[in-house]
Amino acid sequence: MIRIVQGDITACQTDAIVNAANNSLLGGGGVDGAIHAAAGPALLKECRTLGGCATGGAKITGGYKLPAKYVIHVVGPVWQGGGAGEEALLYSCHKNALRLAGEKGLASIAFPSVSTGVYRFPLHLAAPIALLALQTESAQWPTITSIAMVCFDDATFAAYTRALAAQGG
Ligand code: AR6
Repeated sequence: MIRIVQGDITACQTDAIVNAANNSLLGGGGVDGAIHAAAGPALLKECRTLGGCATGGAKITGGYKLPAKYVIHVVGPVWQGGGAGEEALLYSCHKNALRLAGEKGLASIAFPSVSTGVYRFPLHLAAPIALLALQTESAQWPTITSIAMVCFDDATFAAYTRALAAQGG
């Protein structure tokens, strides 16, 4: 049910795509910038009504001009060396994103590699945590039948492919 693919998440025709946002939910660089650019200004307008989001949390909006119907905005932890609860917060992001998708009865969802860009979470540590969360937590949400991990670059694709194989596929 979990597929690792390489590409641009803004092109995904899934019910929801996940955004790696910051606490303000008001946009930024990386995948957040790409999602806002592709969705158009109505996405930012809806985000302004949400009052931000805690680290480890998730909030859902429409997808506007994106092919995806919804955007689920999560806030991953900034890597601070591993002693500040980063692993649990990264797990929590994925768990909460699946919960929002499951509560809406969605079938397909695509995730980027949360926290491993600007937030500097080491890729070899983030990939197994993200995949474990997706495998474990999706079991609670029977409508979710398709989960894609959309990797932008070769190193990210390799890390998630390796981690999925290590977890038994
Ligand atoms: N599709 C899929 N993945 C992408 C795309 C895309 N179009 N563009 C970038 N990535 P980052 P973070 C990958 O930095 O570390 C923002 O400014 C990228 O190569 O986007 O959680 C927010 O506003 C990397 O593998 O997110 C926050 O302030 C992954 O997405 C902050 O960055 C995550 O990198 C969040 O930092």
